Amino acid sequence: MPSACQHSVTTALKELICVSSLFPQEVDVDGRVRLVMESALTARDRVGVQDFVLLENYNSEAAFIENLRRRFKENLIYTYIGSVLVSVNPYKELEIYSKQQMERYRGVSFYEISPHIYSVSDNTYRAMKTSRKDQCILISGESGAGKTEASKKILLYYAVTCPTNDRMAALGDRLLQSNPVLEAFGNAKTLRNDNSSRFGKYMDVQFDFRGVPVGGHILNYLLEKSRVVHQNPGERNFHIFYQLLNGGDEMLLKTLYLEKNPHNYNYLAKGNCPRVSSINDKNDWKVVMKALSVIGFTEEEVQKLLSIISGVLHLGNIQFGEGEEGETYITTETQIANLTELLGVDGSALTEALTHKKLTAKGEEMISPLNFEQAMSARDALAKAVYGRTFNWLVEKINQSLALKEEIYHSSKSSSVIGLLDIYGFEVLQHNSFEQFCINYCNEKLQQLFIELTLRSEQEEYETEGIAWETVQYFDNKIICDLIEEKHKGIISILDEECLRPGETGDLSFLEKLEDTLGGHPHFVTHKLANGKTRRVMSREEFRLLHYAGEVNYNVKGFVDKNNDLLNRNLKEVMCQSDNQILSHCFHREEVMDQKRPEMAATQFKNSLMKLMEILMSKEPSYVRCIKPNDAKQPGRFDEVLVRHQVKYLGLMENLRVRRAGFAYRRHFEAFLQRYKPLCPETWPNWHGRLADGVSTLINHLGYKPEEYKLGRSKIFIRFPKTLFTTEDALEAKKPEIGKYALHVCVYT
Ligand code: AD9
Ligand code: MG
Repeated sequence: MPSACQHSVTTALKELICVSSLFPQEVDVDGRVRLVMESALTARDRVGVQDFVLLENYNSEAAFIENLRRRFKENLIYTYIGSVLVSVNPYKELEIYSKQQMERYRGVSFYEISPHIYSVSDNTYRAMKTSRKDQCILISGESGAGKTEASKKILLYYAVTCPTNDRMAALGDRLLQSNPVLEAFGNAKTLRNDNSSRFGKYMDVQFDFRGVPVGGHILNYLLEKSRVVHQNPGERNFHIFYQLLNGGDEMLLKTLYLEKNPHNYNYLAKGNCPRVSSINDKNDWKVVMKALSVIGFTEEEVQKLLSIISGVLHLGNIQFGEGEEGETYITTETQIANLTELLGVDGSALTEALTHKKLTAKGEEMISPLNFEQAMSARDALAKAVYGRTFNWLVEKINQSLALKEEIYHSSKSSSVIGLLDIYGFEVLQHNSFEQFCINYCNEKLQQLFIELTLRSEQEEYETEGIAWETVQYFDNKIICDLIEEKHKGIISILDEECLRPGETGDLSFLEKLEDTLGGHPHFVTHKLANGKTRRVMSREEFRLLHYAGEVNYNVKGFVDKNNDLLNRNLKEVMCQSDNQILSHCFHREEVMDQKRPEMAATQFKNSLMKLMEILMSKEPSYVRCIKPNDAKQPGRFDEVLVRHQVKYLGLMENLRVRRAGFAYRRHFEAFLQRYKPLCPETWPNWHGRLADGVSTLINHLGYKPEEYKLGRSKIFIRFPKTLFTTEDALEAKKPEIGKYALHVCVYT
C-alpha cells in the first residue's frame, strides 16, 4: 500500500480519472475488492454509481434515491457527491471497519477506492499534513442517522493508523475512551435513537508536524438537562443511571443507598422504559469504569462522581407535604439523610433551602416559604444544576487528560488540528419544547455553514473570477437563522425580554410577544390567522417554525423557566459548602455573591454556536451527510419517502448540481504555469509576460479545446479531470529532459 509520501502527484491525478470510469469497483463484506465478471453496465445496474456525479440523469431526484437504494440493498452505505460523503445508516454491523480495511484506505486518494468514512478520514489527514492547514469534518443528519457512529469511526481510524511514539501511545487510548464516558453521561434512549446524543460535541485532535496525534480538546454544547427530571414515555434518563444500578456491585450500591430496581426512582420511572434491547447496561458499566481509569480519574474522583449520580436519584425521591397554612415540608427524611452524606452537604440547610427562598430586598435578607409547586421545582432545578455542572466538570477533566503537554506544545509549533463535529440531529417529536428549539436552531446553523462553504462559495468563486455560470438555485436558510437569533426581534431576544420583564401569563405572554413581533413572517406560524380567525389545528400554546428540514410545532410551556435556568440562591449556598470536591468546584462562592444576572440559556447557547461557527470557518471543511433509512431502526428497510425528505432538506440535489455544473479543477495561473511550463518552448524555462498570457500560450500549445477550460481573472478552471491527466502524462514523459524539478510543484493550490 503506498504511503502518503510515496503517493506521487501523478498517481493522485490518475486516480481522479476514475471519476469518469463507470466501472463500479466495490468492496465486499470480507473487504476484498470485487472483481465481478459481469459487464460494467450490469454491475452498475445492481450496485449503482459510487459518485452521484456519475449519474446520467443527475437532475432527477428519483434517480438519486434509486442509486442510494440499490447501494443500500448491497450493503454499500457510502456514496460520494464529489468529495462530500453521503452515508445511510445500515442499522446492522457491517464488516467494513476492520484493521485491514483501514490499511486499504491509508494513503489512498478518494477516487482510487470505494467510498468510505475511512477515505474521508484519510484524505482529511493527508490534506492537513501536506497543506499544514487546520481541517474539520462536519457530520450532519437527523437524530439516529449515524453521526456519532461516524465520528467514532473517524477517531478510531486516526488512533489506529496515525504514526505514534511511546510517549503518545496513551493519548490515542484516552481520546478513544472519552467516548464511552461522555456517552454514558450525555446520551440517552429517545424514541428516535437508542443512543441519542443529548449534548453537542466538537473535538479537536491536535497533530504535530510529523502527523503524530499529540493532544485533544472537547467543547460541549447545551446538555439536555431537563431529561434528568423528566422523560417522555418510551424514553430514558441518561445511560449512567441504569448502568450504575445494573452494573454496580451490591457493596457499592449499599454505600450509595441504592436499590437495583430503576422503578424505585422517580427520575427513572417516568418513561417506563428501564430496559432497552439494544443496550447492555451491565456491560457498558464495566466499559465506562475502565474508561474513567484509562483517562486518569482517580478512585476517589470516581467515588465522588458516583455519589453525585446517586444523590440525583435520591433528590428525585424527596417528597413534600403541605401544612394547614400552606407551608411546605419534606416528608422523606431518609432521603435527606442520604443526601447529607452523598452530596456532602448540611442536612438541615438543605431542607431549609428546598422549602424556603432567600431574597434580598433593599439590602436586607428575607426568607420566604415556598409553596408545594415551588418546592418541587426547586428540587428539580437543583437536580438539573448538579447533573449539568458535573457533566461540565467531566469534560474539563477529560480535557486536562488530553491536553497538549507544555513541552510538546513548544516543540511542535507547526502542529495542526482536525476538528470533529458531532451534534444532536434535527428532531421533531410529538411534543417539542425549549430543548428541541435549541437543537433545531443548532442544525439550522450547521446547514447555513454548509451553504456558505459549499453552495455559495463555489458559485461566488465563479462570479469573482468572471466565469460564465448558470446559477443553481438553492434554499438559503439564513432567513430562519435570523428569525431565531436576530437582535431585538429574533425569538431568542423576545424570550430573554420575557424572562427579564415577565408578563402576567409567563409562557403565554412570551407567545403573545412573538405574535406581535413576528406575525406574518413566512417561517413563523401560530393559531392566529391574518384575518383574525383561528387556525384550528394548532393549540393556543404553540408556535410553528418552518425549518429548512421541516415544520415543527413548539409548545411554549416551560420556555421561560428553562431559559431562566435559575437556581435559588440558598440552594447555591448549600452546594458551595459541599465537602464533595467535585461539587465545591462546580458551585462557586463568587456566584452566590454576584448579583449580576448571568446570560440566559438560549443566549448562552447562541453565543457558543457563534464561536463554534468561527472555529469551523477558520478550517478546511469536509462533509459527511448522514441519512436515516427508516424510523423503525431496522436493518434492510429503505423508506423512500423518509429518505427523499432528507435528500431534499440536506440540499443534496443542489450540492450535486453545483458539483456537476462546475469544474473539476481550478488553479491559480502562477501555480499552473509553474508546473506545466516545461511543456511549451515559449514558456520554458521562464515566462516574462502577464501570467494569464503565459497560461493561454501554454494551453494553446497543448491544444486544449474551448469546452475543456475557462480562464478566470486569476485562475484557470478545468472542466474534466481527463484534460489535466493528459497534461500530467505529457509532463511525466518530459521528466528525463527536465529532471524532477517540476513535479515538486504542488498542483493542488
Ligand atoms: V442523534 O442526533 O445523537 O440522536 P446520531 O448520532 O446521528 O443520532 P447514531 O450515530 O447514534 O445516530 O446512530 C444510531 C444507531 O444507528 C447506532 O446506535 C447504531 O445502532 C446504528 N448505526 C449508525 N451508524 C452505523 C454504522 N455505520 N454501522 C452500524 C450503525 N450501525
Ligand atoms: Mg449522536
